Amino acid sequence: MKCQGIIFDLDGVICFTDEYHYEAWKRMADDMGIPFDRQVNNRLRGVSRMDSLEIILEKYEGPALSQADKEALAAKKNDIYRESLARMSPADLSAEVRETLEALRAKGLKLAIGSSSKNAPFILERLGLGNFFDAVSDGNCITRSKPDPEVFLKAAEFLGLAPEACVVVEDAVSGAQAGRAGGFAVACVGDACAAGTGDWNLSAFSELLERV
Ligand code: B16
Ligand code: MG
Repeated sequence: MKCQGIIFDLDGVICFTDEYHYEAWKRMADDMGIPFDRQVNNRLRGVSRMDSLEIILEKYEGPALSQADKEALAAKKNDIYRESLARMSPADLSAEVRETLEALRAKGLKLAIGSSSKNAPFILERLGLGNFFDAVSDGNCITRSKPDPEVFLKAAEFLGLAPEACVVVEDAVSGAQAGRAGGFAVACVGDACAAGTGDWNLSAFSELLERV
């Protein structure tokens, strides 16, 4: 089926907030005396906030934590993370991404976001993309995290397109798996490329223009 829509993951595809996630989780983990490094941080790519916390807590050795304790820890991390997001601006959107998005739209394609992040609307606003996409499916719309395909299926539904008519662009292995599980063609960038989970790897974001 001809490609009629593209669903973009946000963190790691449109923008790069990895370092902000790392710094915020690191501060929370240090306060709790939990070992946390970039290797663990890499496992959090595309994973929801509460599932990310569970991964970090694998190395926690203190007294048992209640659900309320865990929610407080996740909220603390999110407050620190949002301080960094608040300092973002349209200058954090690369010219390559901006120009490619505009060229894809000029080709008549529908464009959506499919992100695990509950902060997606805030990030898009900071980047100057608050009203750009035809649909935004994010962590606020779903009950199951990637690699479940829910977030991408919702995005396709919002666009009024079948999964077979859409390409998903992802940087996380869990996200590429989610795309495949939903019946989408998947283009990988960054980390996801090495795993070979997608249908093809992009060496540059602008290469999308040659593929769709
Ligand atoms: P939040 P994506 C994901 O975004 C991030 O990759 C992941 O590291 C983060 O834990 C998740 O969003 C939830 O983010 O705490 O802002 O709701 O890559 O799916 O756009
Ligand atoms: Mg991502």
